[in-house]
Amino acid sequence: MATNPVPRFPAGFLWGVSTSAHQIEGAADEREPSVWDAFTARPGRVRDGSTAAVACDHYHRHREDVALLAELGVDAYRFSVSWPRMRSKGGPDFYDRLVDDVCAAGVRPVPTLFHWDLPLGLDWLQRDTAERFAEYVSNVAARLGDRVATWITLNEPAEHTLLGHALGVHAPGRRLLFDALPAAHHQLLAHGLAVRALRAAGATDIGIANSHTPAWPASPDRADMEAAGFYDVLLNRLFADPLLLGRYPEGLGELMPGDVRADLRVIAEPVDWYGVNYYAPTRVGAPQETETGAGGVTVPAGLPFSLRPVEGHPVTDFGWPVVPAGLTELLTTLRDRYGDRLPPVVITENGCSYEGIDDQDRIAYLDGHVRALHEAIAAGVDVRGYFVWSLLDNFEWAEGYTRRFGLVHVDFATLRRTPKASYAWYRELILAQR
Ligand code: IFM
Repeated sequence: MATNPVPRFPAGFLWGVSTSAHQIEGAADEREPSVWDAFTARPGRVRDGSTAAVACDHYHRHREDVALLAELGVDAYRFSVSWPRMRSKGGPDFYDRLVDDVCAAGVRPVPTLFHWDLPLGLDWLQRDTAERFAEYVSNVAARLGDRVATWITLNEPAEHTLLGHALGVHAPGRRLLFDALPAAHHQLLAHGLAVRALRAAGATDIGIANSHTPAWPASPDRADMEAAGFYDVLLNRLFADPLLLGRYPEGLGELMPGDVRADLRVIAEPVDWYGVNYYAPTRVGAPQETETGAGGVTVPAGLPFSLRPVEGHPVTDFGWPVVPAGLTELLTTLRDRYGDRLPPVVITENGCSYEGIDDQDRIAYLDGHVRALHEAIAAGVDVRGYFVWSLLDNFEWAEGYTRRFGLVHVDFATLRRTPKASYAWYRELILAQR
């Protein structure tokens, strides 16, 4: 356990914790289905054969979970609103109650409007989905906007495109490789339309949660450097460039459907802050003739890059390398790349999967990353908040219940919640920053 106190963060810095609807709510039979319900029903798609039908049963136990938030002492709670549930009887009332209870606990509610659970029947390859999303966002804002000030439009469109539409390991399970790019464009368009819908409803604090990873070349060889550069474009710039600069990285705009120039004006609607989800760097090499993988992701041969394990660092139970300095590198790179086009940054996710309730490994991971974040701030990056992923152990997508990211342990047989050592550590950290 780290003993040196974490340095002081700027006054007003927001300490938070994150979850998402599909991963914790359960009560799947009390809402319309999503693409994830259809995907997990297909044999062999989830490591332990599980589904999110019950998950943490947060839908029925949210009061207990809000009490855990209150006890933790966080300033803010990032959760997601399930689009399928908003279309179901009882769904809007549930989010009303949740937001009321979170506010009553003195915690700021920060809803994400899309965290991968697309209503079954909708499809990000269709442009129309972006317009439908904006209508849904207007409904949510009309319902919750009197108590919610801070909004997140989308969670990790890069992962949703790559894993769900290009590689087929997440819902909706498509293996389109580069033909998945329209799904990226339509999510970006959905984001821009959502920003407009939220502004029309009076919102003044809007962000997006984008995943980022430093793309480290496997070696200084030209082929590895080029491959890493390409990966950097795909993972770090494909979404950030249109959002922050109003253009696609070179060569990608031509692959997008529709009137891209007009769409880019919508996509680049200014946001109030930029959310970064960071877990680990990625080591990238020149293409190989067989599939390659690292950190739980496997990519087929035939792509212009291969994935290589990051060496010389400890790894989490998921096999992800633990590299806190990667967070400082990432944030200073974003600042250097986008300059004054980069709004204030919020770390909307950071965390790790480890077994056990006395989770000293998680404490070491979080401690290292919070210090790395402080270094980025000291280097001049304007960072305003940090959210741990996640409050609860939960349904980790294609990994089912085999990966535990929570500050709170959940026994999935009894649904009993037990705060871990990391929960007490985070509580102390927040108290010490007051
Ligand atoms: O659990 C996920 C979350 O839904 C999105 N970001 C990464 C987390 C860990 O894999």
